[in-house]
Amino acid sequence: MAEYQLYCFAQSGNAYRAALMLNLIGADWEPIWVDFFGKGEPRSPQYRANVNEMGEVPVLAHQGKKLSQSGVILTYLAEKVNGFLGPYRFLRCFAKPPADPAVLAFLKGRIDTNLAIIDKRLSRRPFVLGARPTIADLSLVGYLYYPAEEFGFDIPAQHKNIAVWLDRIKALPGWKHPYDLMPGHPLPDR
Ligand SMILES: N[C@@H](CCC(=O)N[C@@H](CS)C(=O)NCC(=O)O)C(=O)O
Repeated sequence: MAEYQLYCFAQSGNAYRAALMLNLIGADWEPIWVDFFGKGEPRSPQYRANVNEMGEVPVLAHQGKKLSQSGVILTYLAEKVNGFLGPYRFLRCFAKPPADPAVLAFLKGRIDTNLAIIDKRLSRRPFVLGARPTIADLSLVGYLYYPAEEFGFDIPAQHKNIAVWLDRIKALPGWKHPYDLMPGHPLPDR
């Protein structure tokens, strides 16, 4: 079974938003066809009970969760693409006591796979989805400007397309490093 399932049908532009996003980020996903025109399936009691009480498409199923609303699904997916780096950095750098090395090794494997996908994608276009920056870029860079020492590996040094993309985003008017833009750094000694 694929990692993501999308309840959808081809004529739904709302579902297409989510389907396109899944494809553009290279997700492992499969469509679950909903018979909207024939049986009016989204309005059936079973669909409302088991898939979406609003009786609508699209619905994204992932890790036991079901999300409706195409905008919510897009935001969720944009966050997921980079989802392992945040916990990894926290467990390695801030957690007390430090995390089990086996947990870090598991997360690092996922991170390496995700970074390779992003790096490959960025070899073909200036920003994640095309010529202009979008919320997908903002979501992905969330953890990427933090110092290499906090991760224990240097992401821009190891992924040249990511490095150029980070510089491109850095050049946008208003860009600031997270430690300059938000209060609370450095952490007080605890
Ligand atoms: N705000 C929702 C709208 C979803 C929506 O309207 N979906 C249509 C298909 S395009 C639907 O399932 N309608 C059910 C019905 O009309 O019974 C979203 O963005 O996902």
